[in-house]
Amino acid sequence: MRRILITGAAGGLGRLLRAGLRGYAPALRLSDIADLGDAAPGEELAPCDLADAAAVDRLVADVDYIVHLGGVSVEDRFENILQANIRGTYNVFDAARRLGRPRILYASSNHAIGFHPRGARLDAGAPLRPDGLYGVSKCFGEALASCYHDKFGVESVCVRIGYCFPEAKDARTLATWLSAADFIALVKCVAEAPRVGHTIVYGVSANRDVWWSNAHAAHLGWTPRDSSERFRAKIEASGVDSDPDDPALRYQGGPFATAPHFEDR
Ligand code: NAI
Ligand code: 15L
Repeated sequence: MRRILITGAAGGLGRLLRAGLRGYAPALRLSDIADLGDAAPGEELAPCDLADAAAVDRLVADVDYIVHLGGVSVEDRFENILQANIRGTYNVFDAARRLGRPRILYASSNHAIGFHPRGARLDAGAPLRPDGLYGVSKCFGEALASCYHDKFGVESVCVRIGYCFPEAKDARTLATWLSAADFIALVKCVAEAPRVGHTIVYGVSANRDVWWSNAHAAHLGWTPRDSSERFRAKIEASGVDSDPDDPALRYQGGPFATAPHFEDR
């Protein structure tokens, strides 16, 4: 693997990967609409708005693997989601189709299935139940990945990321937490697996109360090692989640599921 492209490289997960993949491939092409700082050895900085198809073509040219993180990462105005997540993700996949079919890791989200109740146990076959327009945009990305594999042979892994931040903060994120180390390991497994076809995998660590099964994704060779248990005592002592009538506690997507339409807030 000669060159890896990371979109959204200035964001939280992008910065994790920028450090975590240093030296992993001869060239790391880093792209974002936000400032990327200075290039370290082996890095190529490629500022780009993902909604600009011609610019995305230049980004994707000569890459062997795309980690597509860029876009709006929470609920937002539809116009913003449309440009960054829907048009932007289309531009990335279509450039890949035309320019050598590099493998793509697509950062999907638990909000593609956020309206499932917390009691449900899901695998890749679970029906999509997006909990807002952000979640709908992730369903679009997953559908595009499926179509571009079946129709054009572009291989991809859609990672329904749970909560990849330094610490879990409540019962929901105790179940959905993904450590930085497990995420970086997953990105490498997706690069190295002999074939991935079109795979959906839940991006979650080996937590005690996991809601999701990755039994169908064993071919990726990914075994998460970390657990959110280290955060439990502090969270339980904090009194968070103490209102049993809070409707957000019913859904896997938590407050994303119960929030009003973004433009009515
Ligand atoms: P983030 O918001 O920190 O980073 C996203 C990056 O995308 C930002 O640097 C932003 O400038 C860039 N971006 C936005 N619109 C763009 C555009 N039109 N053109 C180019 N770049 C653009 O988000 P984070 O946490 O790093 O997440 C990365 C990806 O993973 C996102 O797609 C998010 O939806 C997904 N994800 C993250 C989770 C997490 O726990 N961090 C959970 C579930 C999904
Ligand atoms: C996501 O999809 C977001 O990108 C991230 O910022 C968190 O809000 C996470 O979901 C979550 O479920 O809390």
